[in-house]
Amino acid sequence: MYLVKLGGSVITDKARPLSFREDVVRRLVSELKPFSPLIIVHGAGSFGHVYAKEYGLADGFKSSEQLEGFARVQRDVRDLNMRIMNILIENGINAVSLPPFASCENSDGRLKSLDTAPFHRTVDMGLSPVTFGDAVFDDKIGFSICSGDYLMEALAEEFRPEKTIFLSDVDGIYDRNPAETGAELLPVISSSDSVSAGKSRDGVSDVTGGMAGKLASMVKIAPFSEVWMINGLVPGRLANLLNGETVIGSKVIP
Ligand code: IP8
Repeated sequence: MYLVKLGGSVITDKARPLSFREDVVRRLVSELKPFSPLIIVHGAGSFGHVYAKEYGLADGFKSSEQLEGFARVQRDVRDLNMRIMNILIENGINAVSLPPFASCENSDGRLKSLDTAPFHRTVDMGLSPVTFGDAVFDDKIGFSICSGDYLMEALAEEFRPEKTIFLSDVDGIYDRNPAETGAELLPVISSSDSVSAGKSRDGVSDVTGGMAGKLASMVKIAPFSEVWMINGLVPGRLANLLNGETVIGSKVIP
């Protein structure tokens, strides 16, 4: 069983609201097809982070004006999810959408509980569950954002996948901001070295922690699964990794 996150920076253009990269998703789905059924998580990209930031949703419920933002984010991430579901199903992956709003609760902005029973039933039936970053209820601050990265942590611990793969728009995790000259890709990161790595360049409108947050999630996953970050914009890289070939990317080890 494989667990794959289609990062928001891969499936959307994060600089332009509601910009879906249909061609990229079609290509990634064709690379995933031979390995289905599998568990898929996707980020929100420019369908979620723009309104989430504008209405301060990650900081919790403070005023009724935010409710419009909550509803809009919910609608837009479902729109993104449905576009992905259509491509998956049209291309032979029997995927079922499991929106986190219905099955998880946050506490102070972190995932507190996820009902994994529907995921198990879906997998046991031979179907591929698909979930995504969402705006959810929060037992401390009313509501907050459940990043797809938190869902990756919970699902990796529950299912212990053979490989857990984060797809990003960069080759992996760098020793500093990859936009800086001299930045070096870190092919293997041990959990104890991870503090200094993962300096993000994608702070642009990302309400859920950027690259440093992703690395923290990978460190949590490493005891349960082989965990990788690779570039989802480079054709063939995902298929090669799933096929067990050596690829450019970062692997986090316990
Ligand atoms: O893109 C964020 O999920 P992520 C979800 O996986 C929202 O961090 C609604 C901004």
